[in-house]
Amino acid sequence: MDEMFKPSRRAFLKGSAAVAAGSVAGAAAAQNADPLITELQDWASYTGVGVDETPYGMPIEYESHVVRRNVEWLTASPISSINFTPIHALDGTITPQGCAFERHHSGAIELRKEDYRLMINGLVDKPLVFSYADIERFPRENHVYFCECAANTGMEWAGAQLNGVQFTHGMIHNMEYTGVPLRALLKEAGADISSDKWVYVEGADASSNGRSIPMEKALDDVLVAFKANGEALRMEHGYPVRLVVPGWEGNMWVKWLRRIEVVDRAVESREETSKYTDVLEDGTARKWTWVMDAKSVITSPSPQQPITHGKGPLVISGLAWSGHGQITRVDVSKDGGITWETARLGKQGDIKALTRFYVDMMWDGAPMLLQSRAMDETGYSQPTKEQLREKRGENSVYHNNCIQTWYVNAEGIAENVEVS
Ligand SMILES: Nc1nc2c(c(=O)[nH]1)N[C@H]1C(S)=C(S)[C@@H](COP(=O)(O)O)O[C@H]1N2
Ligand SMILES: [Mo]
Repeated sequence: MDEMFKPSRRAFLKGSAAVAAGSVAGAAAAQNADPLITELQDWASYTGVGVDETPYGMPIEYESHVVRRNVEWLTASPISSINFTPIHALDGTITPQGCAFERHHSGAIELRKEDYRLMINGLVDKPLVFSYADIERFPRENHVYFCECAANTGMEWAGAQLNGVQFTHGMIHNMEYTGVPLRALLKEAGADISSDKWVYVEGADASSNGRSIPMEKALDDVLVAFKANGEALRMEHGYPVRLVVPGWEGNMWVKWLRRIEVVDRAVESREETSKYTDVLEDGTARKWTWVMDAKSVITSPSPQQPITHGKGPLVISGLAWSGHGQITRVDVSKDGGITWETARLGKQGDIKALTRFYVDMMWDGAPMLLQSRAMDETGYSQPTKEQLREKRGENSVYHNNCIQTWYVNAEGIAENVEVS
């Protein structure tokens, strides 16, 4: 641990000037005539809120800024739109459902469990229709996974656009799902599970959001999920049942899951042809780009989360993830990618889930060009924006996993920039 981080008890008791200069902020407060320490406060003088007033707890009013936000000019209507997770204000890795980004093509629908049906048909021995209660009777599993829209960071291809990590990287959430492996339902229906087959999955909403998934993935780790973070899915995340397709683009995570058809080739739906493909320089389309490659971003400091405490101890914090498995290492640069140091991982070993990283440093007040670079278990390392543009041209929308740069000035204000 850095010398400067050790709380100095001796100096604290003496109330010497060395405390203010050398220890973390706060230790100095005791020597001041701080009314929060010396005077009796309201909250200690009167009784608080009774348990009958909070049947379901909401964040305290002082946290009311920690909410999903949308970018109005991005889409024509809020019905077919997106809002963003406030990742600048969260820590750890689990995203509370209430502020986890939403993306839908025809609005979120209200579907009662009693009215819920899931059909499996196509190349199966016996087509089946499951009720919600039927699904609950299959052996279930719990797994934490990230869900990232392939369009996350898509506005940044052309240049540094949006001044906030919520908007540049907030089309992602990370939850603990409870669900039934899709392979169990396919087996129940006697599906043809030969490796050249596909499943076509669709939702009960007007858009239906149909997608083709190769059989190998369907049999691997796909979940038919009905709980997230321990409670029922929220309406906007597909209540009562959604598909969880670990590591693969969010569009395939069909919400309000209504039908699974076993087919002998990909359906080539709108969502996998006109959308969720990228046109390359030579005019060909980069297609079937299912896996979300390794990516990371510093969430604090960042434009919405400036440094407000001045010089001294500073915690740099961020998120890293890979659709290929585990994050093995994250490096952080303070000089725009010239020199790098290895960050401390909050917890290691999670597969296809968010990993939190930290760099605990002493800030001397000098401006910084902050970057982070994720590495995953395949040995892949997150590319720079230049490297990505070289490979993908200028016409891409989806799968922008490049290294992000924040310029932090001497006042601690952070800004979205590009370095070259
Ligand atoms: N039925 C249905 N499923 C859907 C969609 C939709 O519009 N309808 N949107 C998809 C897209 S593009 C994404 S990125 C994810 C977003 O999941 P979320 O709203 O839980 O964040 O859901 C996918 N599943
Ligand atoms: Mo998406």
